[in-house]
Amino acid sequence: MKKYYLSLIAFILFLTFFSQKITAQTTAKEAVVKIEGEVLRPLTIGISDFAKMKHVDASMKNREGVMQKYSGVPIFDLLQQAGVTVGKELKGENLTKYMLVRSSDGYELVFSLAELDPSFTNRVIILADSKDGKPLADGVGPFRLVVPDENKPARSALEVTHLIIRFAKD
Ligand SMILES: Nc1nc2c(c(=O)[nH]1)N[C@H]1C(S)=C(S)[C@@H](COP(=O)(O)O)O[C@H]1N2
Ligand SMILES: [Mo]
Repeated sequence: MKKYYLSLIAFILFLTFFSQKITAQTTAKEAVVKIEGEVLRPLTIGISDFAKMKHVDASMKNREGVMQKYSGVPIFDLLQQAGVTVGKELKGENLTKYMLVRSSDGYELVFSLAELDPSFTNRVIILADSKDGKPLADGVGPFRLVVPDENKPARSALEVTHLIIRFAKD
């Protein structure tokens, strides 16, 4: 009988421990970036899925004028995945579409779609998730826009949470 109670207690302890572990796993919030608006497939990408996507390097000068090298996913690839009008479709009224970048501190800025499309430009703007092989620091990441060949880094949004596609046309 004693043995029975002991194994019952052990079983209850086991259940308590693992159910807590499972709850912790499902409630721990992973940082995400959302792509929405004028898109066929709105996306919510978590940092671990983002890390698995094809990465490229991109460099830009910081506020002090020192070149910094980041790694991330081209914005164009993200737009393609979300089903944004790109390439041959980027003509006529679609040329009035823009991407609004929103950050967790409320900072916002825009790029026209043509600024992001390889059929218009060779400049590759990325959403970076690492620098020097390390995840971006708190207050910078987990996602930062890296904009090469700009005279100041004001459009290089820190802590990006949303890429929103909109129509400027009335
Ligand atoms: N979210 C967010 N991103 C931001 C800003 C900001 O206030 N909030 N400031 C911008 C400005 S004005 C500059 S100069 C650069 C500074 O980037 P650095 O620290 O790498 O030089 O961040 C840009 N990105
Ligand atoms: Mo700035």
